[in-house]
Amino acid sequence: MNLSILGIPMDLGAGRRGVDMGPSALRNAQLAHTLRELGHKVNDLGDVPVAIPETLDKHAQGGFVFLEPIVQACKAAAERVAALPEGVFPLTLGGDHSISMGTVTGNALRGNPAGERMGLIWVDAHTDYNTPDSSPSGNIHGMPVAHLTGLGDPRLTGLGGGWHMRPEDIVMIGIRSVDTRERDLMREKGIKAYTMKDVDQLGMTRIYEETMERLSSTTRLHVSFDADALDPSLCPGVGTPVAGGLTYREGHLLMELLSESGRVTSMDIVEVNPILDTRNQTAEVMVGMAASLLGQRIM
Ligand code: DIR
Ligand code: MN
Ligand code: MN
Ligand code: MN
Repeated sequence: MNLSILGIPMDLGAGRRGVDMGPSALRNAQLAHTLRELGHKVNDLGDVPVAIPETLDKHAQGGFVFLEPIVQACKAAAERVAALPEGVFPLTLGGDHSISMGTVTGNALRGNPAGERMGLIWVDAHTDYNTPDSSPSGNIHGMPVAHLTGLGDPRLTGLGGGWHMRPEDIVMIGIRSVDTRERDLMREKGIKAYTMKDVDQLGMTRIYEETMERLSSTTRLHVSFDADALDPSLCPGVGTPVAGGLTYREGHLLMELLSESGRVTSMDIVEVNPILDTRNQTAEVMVGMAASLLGQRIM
């Protein structure tokens, strides 16, 4: 397969500094080499330009933190991804999870004039379904999925020029931290979330099978993998760790099954924070997850 790596070194949407170094940490953890060993042709496109927070006035535009520069970075990411030739698999590296408003939009619209439906598998401790109104923190990385479905600030909901994700085409896995009003919005929209209780009770294989069934009328799948979905003992380098996350094997099993499905056409790796990490362990674990999604087999 032809893989294109694109970094979005942005921490403007997170509450803590450092995920802007995520793309660098992932490259350092042998991302391209690992994927080439699997037989892929890997093309690293470098990074999209992102504003440096120290050069900006936090509240310059529109009341909430760094809105305008986040819109700009998401636009740049969406355009780069949408312009890739059909058949190329984009692997986009965050950055905080607000980059996915750009990457998901770009992937959904890429070579897709007919508006065929893309499924979104959101692997995360959080549902990221706040709006500027509902958010207790004001951090935009807690808001990308709401905006992708058309809820929130028009500058962010407008990234797809009127296109939005259908709520029924979204499945979340690994969930264990949801704000009160965020939960109400999720219920209202009918977005499916597999919590850690579901992972414990049903097991990852059943969750995978139900997810494929649910997304059966979509023609392609995007996986957006937040490193904080995995347990903090495995991935300490994240800004908002929550205890009781996915194990190493649960993460790999999900990626292995998705790989076998042959239906995944793009992936994000987000929220890797090297400042908070232990010797780049989190980046290394996430490179392993990407490798499993892209065909690495034990035997
Ligand atoms: C929280 C935390 N729900 C918020 N969200 C995080 O700030 O909206 N998302 N950490 O990744
Ligand atoms: Mn997230
Ligand atoms: Mn998260
Ligand atoms: Mn986040």
